[in-house]
Amino acid sequence: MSEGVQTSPAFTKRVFSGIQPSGGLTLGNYLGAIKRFVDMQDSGVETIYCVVDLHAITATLFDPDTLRQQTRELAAGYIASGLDPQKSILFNQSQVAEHTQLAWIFNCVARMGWMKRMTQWKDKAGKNQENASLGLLAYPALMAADILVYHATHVPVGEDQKQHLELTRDIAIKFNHDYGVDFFPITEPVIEGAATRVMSLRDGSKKMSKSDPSDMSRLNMTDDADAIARKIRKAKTDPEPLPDTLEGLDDRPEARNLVNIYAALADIPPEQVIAEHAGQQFGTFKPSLADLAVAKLEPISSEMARLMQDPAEIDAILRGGADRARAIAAPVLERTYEIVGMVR
Ligand code: AQP
Repeated sequence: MSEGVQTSPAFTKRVFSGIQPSGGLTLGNYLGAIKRFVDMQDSGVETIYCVVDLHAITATLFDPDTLRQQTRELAAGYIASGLDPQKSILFNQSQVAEHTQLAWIFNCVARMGWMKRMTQWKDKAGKNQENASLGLLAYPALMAADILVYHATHVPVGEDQKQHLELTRDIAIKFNHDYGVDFFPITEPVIEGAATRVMSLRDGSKKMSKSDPSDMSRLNMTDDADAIARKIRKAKTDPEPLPDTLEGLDDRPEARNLVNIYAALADIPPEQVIAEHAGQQFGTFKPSLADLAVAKLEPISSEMARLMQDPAEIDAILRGGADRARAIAAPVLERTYEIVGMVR
């Protein structure tokens, strides 16, 4: 199979990640993903960030205007959070056809059993798997293509995406092995910091999610100061004061969550939050957290609102990013087709 196929040289470090425009951005998306994307953009490595609109329709088919609005709002959220479209490549997935073209190859490399083992598939398809979309089952193969079509080596994500990243590695390994090449890199997930899994404000065992039916479970990036303060005040906690060591939070998921959110927003380790607030009741800690959240999130939400007044400018930025992305993706796809044996 591999005769005449050259192996690739060592892979240059390159960062890729994406977020679905499947609803408004949450604090979980911001702390677990966007804030870290922005931090990585000045690391001297090429950074590619995507609005994964094709993924967004795997669970729900949106009204077209709603999907367009959510796509622009997510792009505005990236930019308002500090992502610079000159430094990073910023675009929406559907404008670069190479993602879906490579995904088809990966659909043929990946095995059904791999897909059916995915926690996200089980959670989102629920009991009615026969009625879930084929796209939802194939989601991780498209995600692998998103990453590998850029030969990305590092992918910053929240904890919930770890399993999909492992599957991306499995697809790369199987492709390389089946064709006897060293063509796709074995991608490293980058899951770091205090907020890799921000939990629901109503239930410390569930992750904060844009699709949670309860709006009180999450902070939306577009919430105003009153909404932020109200949601944090009503966040579920326990009657104990904050302990004086991090271990004291071990069996207190809701308290641990608020401490982690504080740490990530303040850019300090959770140990420091505990050192500064030990012995405080939540009646005291929650207002401090609300003040911090408002101070950090309000400038972002007002900048998002400003950017959203000029959708044509957002579209132009996404088109420009797509052109740059395509320039990297097209030769990788070409080479993949050649390796697989497609006549060119
Ligand atoms: N609660 C979270 N804590 C930390 N990171 C999170 N991420 C999502 N929720 C949290 C990270 O955000 C990035 C983009 O996620 P996504 O929108 O593509 O998909 P998701 O993980 O399914 O996010 P949601 O908010 O839960 O969306 P829905 O409700 O549509 O499923 C990823 O890096 C993710 O880890």
